[in-house]
Amino acid sequence: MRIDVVTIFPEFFDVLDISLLGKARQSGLLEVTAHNLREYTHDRHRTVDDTPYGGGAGMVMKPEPWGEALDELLGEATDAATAPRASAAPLVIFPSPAGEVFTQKMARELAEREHLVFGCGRYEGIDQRVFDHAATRAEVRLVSVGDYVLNGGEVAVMAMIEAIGRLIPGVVGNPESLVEESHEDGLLEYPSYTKPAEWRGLEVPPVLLSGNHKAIEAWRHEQQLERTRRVRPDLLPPGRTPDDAALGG
Ligand code: 5OB
Repeated sequence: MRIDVVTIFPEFFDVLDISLLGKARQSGLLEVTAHNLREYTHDRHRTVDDTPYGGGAGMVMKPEPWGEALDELLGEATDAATAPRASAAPLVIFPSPAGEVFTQKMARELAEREHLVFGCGRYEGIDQRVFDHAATRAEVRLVSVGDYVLNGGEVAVMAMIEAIGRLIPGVVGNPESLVEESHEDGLLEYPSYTKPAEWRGLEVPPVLLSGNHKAIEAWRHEQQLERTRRVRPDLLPPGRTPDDAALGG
């Protein structure tokens, strides 16, 4: 997979050199390039923002540098119809609190793509025409990572790259560890324990030491349901009441 990020803080993405995704980049499974938006300006101050039309607080990112950056990364017409395969056409993602919410389901979909382009906004936003114009050249999505405020899109993009990158076949060594995560089956994860069996007076639940794999599986599933019901009832399927869930049905 190829990922291009357009940002005024390309150094933010230096941390992708380390850990699991760093390995994936070294092995060629993942190619991430951070592009400095200021490289696409032409004035002495490398200006990327200006005051908003209509007034108001803060600054808005100017369209011209974005237009030049996206021209370079998307090339000419790159719509799904002209691409060799739909999955090869670039998908442009702008992190935005006004976007659709990023989920594990979306991460799985995006992991199928061959080329993602992320555009990190700062200040009060990006001139709307950047989105409108990009949408004439490629598929464009606005994506939020949750209902809270960030100073810019960089941290949101880091979260998305990690969630997507680990789903690329070969990136996570043991693919089984992918299915037992919180959210993969729509429920939160069960609690985990390792040695010693007793620590500071706290014991590991005896069922986990029983060797009874059916009983362990049932206990873990019950724990998943209990946690999900308590902390994230919104994740339970509609029409399935918390009490139904407790019955494991
Ligand atoms: N808040 N998701 C939630 C976001 C966000 C802020 C962003 C981008 C994505 O940029 C300011």
